[in-house]
Amino acid sequence: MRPILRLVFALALFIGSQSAVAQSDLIDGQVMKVDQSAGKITIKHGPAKRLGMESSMTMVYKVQDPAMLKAIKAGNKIKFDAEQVNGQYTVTKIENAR
Ligand SMILES: [Cu+2]
Repeated sequence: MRPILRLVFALALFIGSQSAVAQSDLIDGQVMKVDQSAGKITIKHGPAKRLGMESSMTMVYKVQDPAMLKAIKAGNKIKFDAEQVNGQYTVTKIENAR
């Protein structure tokens, strides 16, 4: 392999592994319902060990800021992060999955 090709290949591998790490930080889910005025969202999602959820479920989350729901519609596939705030599961990050 020519040195320049080897470099491009190594770079592609590096970038690929970086985005794989970033993606695994977020939980995959699907939006069932959005209630922007109440700042709540119903999400169906797979196991999220970090949140103590061992199996798939559908549940209501609060959102940190109702503005986060502007681009989020029922039926959308999403990636999100959540944490417990005052005993309530609260979405801290949400984005539409591509
Ligand atoms: Cu859950």
